Amino acid sequence: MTFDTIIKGGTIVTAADAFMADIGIRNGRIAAIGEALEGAGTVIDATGRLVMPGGIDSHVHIAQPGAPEVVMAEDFTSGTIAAAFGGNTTVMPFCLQQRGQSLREALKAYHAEAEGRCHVDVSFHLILTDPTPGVLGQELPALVEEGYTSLKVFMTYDDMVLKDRELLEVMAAARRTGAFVMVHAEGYDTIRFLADALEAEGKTAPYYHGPSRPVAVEREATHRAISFAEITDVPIMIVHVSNRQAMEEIERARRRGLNIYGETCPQYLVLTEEDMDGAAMEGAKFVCSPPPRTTEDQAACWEGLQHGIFSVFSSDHCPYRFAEDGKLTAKAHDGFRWVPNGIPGIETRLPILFSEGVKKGRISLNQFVALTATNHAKTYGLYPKKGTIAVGADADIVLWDPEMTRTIDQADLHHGCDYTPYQGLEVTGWPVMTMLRGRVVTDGETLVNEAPGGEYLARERSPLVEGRQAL
Ligand code: DUC
Ligand code: ZN
Ligand code: ZN
Repeated sequence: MTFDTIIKGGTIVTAADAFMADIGIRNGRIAAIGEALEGAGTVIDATGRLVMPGGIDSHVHIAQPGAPEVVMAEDFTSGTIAAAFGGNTTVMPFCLQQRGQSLREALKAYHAEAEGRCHVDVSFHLILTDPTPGVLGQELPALVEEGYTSLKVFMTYDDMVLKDRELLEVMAAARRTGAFVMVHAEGYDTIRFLADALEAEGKTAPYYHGPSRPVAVEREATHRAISFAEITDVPIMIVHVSNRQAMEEIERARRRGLNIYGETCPQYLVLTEEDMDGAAMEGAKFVCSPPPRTTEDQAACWEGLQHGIFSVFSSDHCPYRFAEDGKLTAKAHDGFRWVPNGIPGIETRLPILFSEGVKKGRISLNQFVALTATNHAKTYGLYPKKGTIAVGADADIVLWDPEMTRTIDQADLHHGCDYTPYQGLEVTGWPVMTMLRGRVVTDGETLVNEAPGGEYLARERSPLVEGRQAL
């Protein structure tokens, strides 16, 4: 046999092209792309399907430690199964350094969570909360060499916020080591100032999460982060951008020649601040940071996707159950500031972008692939092994039914959360088969292989850091 598997009769879509051809897979990699390939033990009929690179979700939270009374509603088993059913073949969660902890300790514990549980490939970003001279001078350079080539910093949250000086030190260390920096851009002091004022007026319902972190909070922090990146001469990714003003900061910086990149997420395309205004605690189901904004900001996020201001579209999957160990802790009833920030989305990211984007004529099929797979691989040092359909690439492939219409329903999802903020949203286009390194992981509603076949991926430095590539 020439191939282990042939995918026959589908339309292959990459970030650049769409064409009809067969794919021959051997030893987990794409060995041939051609017309009428023959000679395989297994032939998969892809007639009427789009054949695309498996989704890469470069921003997810899985089994991340947090406040003692709160449990993240996802471990690596459920998270990666949900990812596969959602058409993804690689996910990139965050390994959180808790204050006082070394990066190596954090990584040891986080690898133990993932080991033997992953149904898709995984690779970790670091979250730096305690950037001591030892962390920046010794640990980080060694870890970057070992393939931990990206890190996230926070400009807010009591247990994660970095002072401006620390942000600068981290960026300077990234410059020296070649790490790629992701920034959560919301200002700590402004949020506390506004939250205190709202609480003093008795405005404690989940809805007030939004007013405690208005657009100006995000815009100011985005501007500050960009300024620090300019001063330290590093490219950065502003993650989970929610609104026009923050997007315009990125756009302006890029026009000035700075290598500033942007990410947006499904919640900023289809949710609004009104969703946090539900009866009782219902609004807590939509509390995430930055918060969903207005329909005008949704339109701005679409423009950012269309014009390349946002190069990656990620889920920011960060699930907490609508229960006492999640969104509804005793403290959460006292006020919005205690509601854990984050919503699930690992399984619904691709259908939402396809349906709202491709089907509604806002983005092309090629942009869809770039935004959901190729640009993630390019940004985070996985390309061309991941993120495209090409000879030599891993056979990470999703077969997509572009005509299937479904209503998103919690009962059909596989994630560990007990609700979806997208309940009832009708989408057209759905992943019908996900294949990881040539092995079928999901086929329709079936998890084909119960044995987890995902691997940990050490990554190259981002080519964006080395100025080898622009997005
Ligand atoms: N930032 C994230 O990236 N995810 C969830 C919560 C947050 O603040
Ligand atoms: Zn964040
Ligand atoms: Zn996140």
